Amino acid sequence: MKILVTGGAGFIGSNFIHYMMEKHPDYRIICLDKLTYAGNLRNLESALNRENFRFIKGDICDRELVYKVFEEERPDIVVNFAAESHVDRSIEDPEIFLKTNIIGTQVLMDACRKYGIKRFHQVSTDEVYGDLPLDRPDLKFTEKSPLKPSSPYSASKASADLLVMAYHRTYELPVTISRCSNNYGPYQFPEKLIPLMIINAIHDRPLPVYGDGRNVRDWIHVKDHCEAIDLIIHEGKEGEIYNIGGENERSNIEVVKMILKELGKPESLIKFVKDRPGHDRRYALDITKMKEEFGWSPKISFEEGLRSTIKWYLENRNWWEEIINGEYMKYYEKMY
Ligand code: NAD
Ligand code: TDX
Repeated sequence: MKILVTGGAGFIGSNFIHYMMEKHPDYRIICLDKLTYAGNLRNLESALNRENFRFIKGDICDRELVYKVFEEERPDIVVNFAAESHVDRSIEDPEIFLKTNIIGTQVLMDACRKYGIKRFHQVSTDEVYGDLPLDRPDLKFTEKSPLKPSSPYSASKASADLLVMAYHRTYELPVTISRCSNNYGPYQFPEKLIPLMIINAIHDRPLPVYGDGRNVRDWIHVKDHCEAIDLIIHEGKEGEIYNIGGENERSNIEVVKMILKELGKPESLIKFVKDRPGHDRRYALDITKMKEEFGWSPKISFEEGLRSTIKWYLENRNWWEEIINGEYMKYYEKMY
């Protein structure tokens, strides 16, 4: 089996490659990644010298290059992680989000049509459904909930999802989509809530919490997400959408306090700052379909997963020090 993983040098993609190489050592894995600010070859260090792994630096919007990769490799399955993924950056400048997240998905699917494919899998997000109110804990999004994205990022992901379903209906492309909640774990870029708060706490720098800190996210360990995708690409039904969630809703302030406690730092480091424009209040996913179809449910508890993630950041300081001392510093200073 040959799998083309796009965006495999990023957070979830690299975790997925490590997961698949261990689970299916006989598979050939090809990673296509543009190496944007969020892509990092160090995330793939242990894969790079494996015979059954190939890394190609390139843009999923580059049709000529994508067709060349398909021509050479003839993948059986494509898993598309490649995306601009940070909501705050999409608010600053939406353009590249539309290009990569929508046009890039189209180019990949055109290549799948041209060369033939067993499965095109689109990695999507719970943010395509918009948000839920805090005072209705009974409500959750199912796969049938309407799309109502709030940010340029989530609108671009929702657009790609619509295009994927249109390619299925019109060209009978064998597709699946998964919509996952907030991931955390090793190799997550420091701009995202959990690594940002861990790194600031380690440095005794203020922890910037947007608005009142009561916004709720459903956190899932990245390894549980990878396991679910592996099931869907092998056993999922063509044309189906699957919600993947952690069944672990937490307010941002609760997460930040857990991090401070684990690191033995004072809550006085918390600093409430200006809210994110259009900030989604609460995400919550109904994952009955994943449970019923595959017997899947998330295995890693948040307490255990957060503790091991904090440990990873403590033990891999030079991984993130290299990032925060570079271009990222300018972004951080502009944002906070
Ligand atoms: P990330 O930002 O850490 O990584 C994205 C990767 O894509 C990087 O390696 C980057 O270099 C690459 N990339 C960007 N533009 C590209 C292009 N034009 N061509 C080729 N490669 C390109 O993102 P992540 O958090 O790992 O997210 C991966 C996917 O999962 C995204 O599609 C995202 O929408 C989705 N997702 C993320 C989460 C989350 O909590 N992080 C939750 C649900 C869904
Ligand atoms: O400094 C911060 N302070 C803060 O309060 C940051 C960076 C975030 N927040 C809040 C905003 C959100 O309510 O924390 C929450 C999580 O923020 P992010 O880590 O930016 O994630 P989110 O906006 O929820 O989106 C993430 O989950 C869904 C990923 O970045 C997306 O790619 C994925 O689709």
